[in-house]
Order: sequence, then C-alpha cells, then structure tokens
Amino acid sequence: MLNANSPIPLYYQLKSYLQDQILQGLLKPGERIPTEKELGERFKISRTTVRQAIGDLINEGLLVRVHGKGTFVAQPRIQQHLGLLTSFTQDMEAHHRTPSSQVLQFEVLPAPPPVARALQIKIGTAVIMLKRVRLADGQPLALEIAYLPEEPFRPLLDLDMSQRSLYATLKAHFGVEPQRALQQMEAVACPAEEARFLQVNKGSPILHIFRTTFDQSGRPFEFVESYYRSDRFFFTIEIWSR
Ligand code: 16G
Repeated sequence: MLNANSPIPLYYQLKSYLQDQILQGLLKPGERIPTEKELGERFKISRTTVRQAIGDLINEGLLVRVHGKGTFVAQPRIQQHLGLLTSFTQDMEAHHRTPSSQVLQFEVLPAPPPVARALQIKIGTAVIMLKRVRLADGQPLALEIAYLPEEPFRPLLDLDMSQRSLYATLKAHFGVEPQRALQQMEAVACPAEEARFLQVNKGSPILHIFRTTFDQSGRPFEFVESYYRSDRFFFTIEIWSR
C-alpha cells in the first residue's frame, strides 16, 4: 500500500513498488502490467500519478509500451563491461545468447578522412568496409560499420561474415588480436535508416559508439562506428580514486 502521509511523492512510491516487483521477478519480462485505471483504483491514486510512475519506468527501460496492446515488462538488458575489450560474439555468448549477423555491405572503398585518421593511413587508401546488423537470438541489437586496411586483410572478402566473429577470424587467419581500444560514446536520436535495421522508432535514443582497436604491435587494425540499442544494453565500468 502507498502512504499518502509520507514525504515521498506517491508517484515515486508506486514507481519503487513496480521496480521492486520487476527486480524480484514477480513481474516477468514480457508480462503485461495492469492498466493505468486498474493501478489507480488498486492504489487509490489519480491516473496522472500512475502515468508519471509508468512514464519514468519506460524512460528507464524497465517497461515498454506497445501501442494498442498495453505496457509490458521489458526484456532484461545486456550488461556490458566497458573496461573489457571483447567482441560482440563474446559478449553474447557470455549472456547465453546466440549471436548472428546480417551483412549489409562488404566491399573495398577509399578511406574517408575520419577512417584514415583512426587507421593512421592516407585519405583515400583502400579500406574494407563491413556493415553488419548484429543480432542475438534473432533480435537486432546493434549496427556496426567496421573499416579495416585492405592490406593485409583483403582475403576476408572471400569469407561469409554472417556467421563468423570478425575478431576470431582475424586471429585465425592473420594472427591479429585486439590488445587495446579507444572507445567514444554519445547518445543520439536514432536516424531513419539505422532505426529500420534495428527495428526501433526513428528518433528514439540510441548509443553512437566509435572504436579504434590496436593489435599486439600497437597498430590500429579497425575503426568501427556503431549504433547500440540503448533499450537492450546497460554499460558498467569500475572507477578508482586517484
Ligand atoms: C564489438 C566491437 C566492434 C568489433 C566487434 C567484433 C563495440 C562497440 N564494438 O562489437 O568494434 O568489430 O565487436 O565482433 O563493442 P565479432 O568478433 O563478433 O565479429
């Protein structure tokens, strides 16, 4: 029951209650929660108060609203540790999900300025561009556009990258392993084309990530621009005082 005499606002009490139910697994992923009207009646609060609590939980990714159907408990997000240099395949396997990719583009093109800068090559040098939708259990989670120098990686073009890990392939065929990476992230409104591939609404919040990865000898071997669904990922990093 909510406490009308508490200094904690009613919407916040309801939000905490629902949050608790989700975290304890009493409300399960995919389950429909009661309507605003039902919650209002059950807790003797106004629909505006209910709406505020639910709106917050939608914004925080714990609930999803499906137009015409109701509000549902969201699938748990994938926890990703930002301090670990891993591949998409490794991340999904760690979460017991089956990774796959839809290859959208795989070709050689002249390096545009930001790619050339990251890979420390001249603008216009031939690079391989691999554009993939990355899926887990068949659901699109990210869109990645990777650029690698054509030399020595040209033989990659003969391989089917829809069921392969790029990092595992680079290790097996070229002895190249990621040793460190520089990663930058920003939140953006999802552009139309990316939204279509990721099956999200155009303009919904999405993480735009850039990664330059260096091999064992310190040479940059990939520059990747990606869009990660912010409703499917949760990022963690441990930080230390000086
Ligand atoms: C990750 C990397 C990406 C890399 C890919 C290789 C980020 C933002 N990006 O998704 O740079 O190319 O893994 O994955 O984490 P794969 O080995 O499964 O093909």
